[in-house]
Amino acid sequence: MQDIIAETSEKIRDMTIRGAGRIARAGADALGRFAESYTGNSLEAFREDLDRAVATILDSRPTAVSLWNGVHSTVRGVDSASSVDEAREIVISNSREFCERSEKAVETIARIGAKRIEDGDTVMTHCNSSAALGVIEEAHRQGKDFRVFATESRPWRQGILTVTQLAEAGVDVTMIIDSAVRYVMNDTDKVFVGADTITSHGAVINKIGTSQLALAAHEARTQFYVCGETYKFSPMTVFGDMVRIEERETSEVVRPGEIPDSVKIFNPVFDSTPAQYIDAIITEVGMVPPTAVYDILVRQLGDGIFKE
Ligand code: RI2
Repeated sequence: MQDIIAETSEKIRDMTIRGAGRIARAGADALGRFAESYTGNSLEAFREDLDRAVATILDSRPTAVSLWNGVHSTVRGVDSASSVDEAREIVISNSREFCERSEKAVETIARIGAKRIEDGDTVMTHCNSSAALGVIEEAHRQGKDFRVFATESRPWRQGILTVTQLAEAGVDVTMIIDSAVRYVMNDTDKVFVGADTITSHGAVINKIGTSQLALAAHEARTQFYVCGETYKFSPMTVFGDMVRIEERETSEVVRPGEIPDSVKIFNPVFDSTPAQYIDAIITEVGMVPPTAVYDILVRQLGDGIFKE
């Protein structure tokens, strides 16, 4: 049983499974499978094992709150169970519900966001966001005639995934290196990016470099849209918590021996784009201004959506 958890955690850590939405669904799904295959009879032992499983999953990557929300939505209500079977059923059903809700949210965002793409547009995207790509692919499916600039997204180069996916869908796509963003922004009408975490004051934490796109878009008066499901809204930020920015291995940046040993390497994976640079956040509950995030979070907290 712990194998399911350890394996999923490792795949999230080494980025075999990546993308804020996907890791949230993978975490929820792993807990569901853990509950399904649980054979013990003690409710207390199940709760302890589940707590350990939750901790292991959450330890895999620190920044995307989608993982925290996915995991906590899945274990919600276990405390009130009166038997192991009841507790297992709660986890299995929550896990399914979260994964379905997550997939539907991405589809809804695609439909809402596609309305913002018009014939003749030039669109830019960064990294590899299923929510942002959903919007672009939906607009293409609707027959709109537009082109896309996609960044390489060093050091992991998720841009390769993006251009491959868009090219296979038949979208007119051009890959650019990250430092070409400002150069091509004057020719760009709209930017669509994803989100890993959205704070209560409307700042968006997304792949490193996103804030540079936002600044360049602001300067060029290009519209800047964030595509993010509401489980990327961070309840902790309502209570003042800061978002931890993940730093990854230096080996992702340079090959061994490429630079002198005395050179230090800093590899932050995400950055924060302040609300003032964001035209709208496209969510499954509609297109909202960044200033609306607090209200939506407070409503969700009231509904107990993020509670254990
Ligand atoms: P979706 C990714 O993080 C990127 O930062 C992307 O913009 C974000 O998750 C959202 O992706 P990473 O896992 O949920 O590549 O829209 O570090 O797929």
